[in-house]
Amino acid sequence: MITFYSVNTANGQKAAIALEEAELAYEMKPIDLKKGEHLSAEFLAVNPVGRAPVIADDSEDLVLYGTFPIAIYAAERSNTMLPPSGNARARAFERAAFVASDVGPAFTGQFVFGTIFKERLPSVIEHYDQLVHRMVGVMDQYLGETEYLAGDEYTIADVLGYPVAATSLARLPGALERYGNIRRWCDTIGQRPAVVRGMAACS
Ligand SMILES: N[C@@H](CCC(=O)N[C@@H](CS)C(=O)NCC(=O)O)C(=O)O
Repeated sequence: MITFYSVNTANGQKAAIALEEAELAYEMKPIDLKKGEHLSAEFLAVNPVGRAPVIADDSEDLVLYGTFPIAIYAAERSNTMLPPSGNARARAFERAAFVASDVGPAFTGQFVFGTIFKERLPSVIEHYDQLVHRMVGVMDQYLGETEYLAGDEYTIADVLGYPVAATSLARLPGALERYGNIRRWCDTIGQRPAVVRGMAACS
């Protein structure tokens, strides 16, 4: 059985969708960031980084932190969400990494400096606003070229990308209207039963 240390954020949703797509049974242990549970001794013993999502798979004696590794693990356990080999597999990793390390952190910076920090730093806020739109613009461009983020097949890149669009991007007024290809893609994959379940699990 997998224990899923979840968070009610886009990152939690990404991991939940991956587990749902793979049809892996899991038990949720929600981590409440507002109560500081991610920094408790109990959770730090599981993940010294003090961040979620994390999965602990008893049957494999394995603990994994982070959306990207969890998505790969779920894909490989289920033979879904990843092309078996070659350039298509490399492309899926490239696009998943783009979402995980370029698009996601741009939104994190925008949220931290635009919403969480009490100090207003206009040049930093502007930097992150521009970065978000630059990164999202590339996502939109990719989705104008192919049906899914990494080509013609649904992959872990879509699993990681969907909550970014449906949760983080949707917070920005008018954004989904501005990026028509992302909207088309959201409308399609947002109806997948595993996506619906994964989003609901971490909302
Ligand atoms: N690289 C990680 C980032 C995970 C992350 O930022 N988790 C946030 C919640 S969405 C967290 O636990 N934040 C607590 C903190 O930074 O103290 C991933 O892709 O999963």
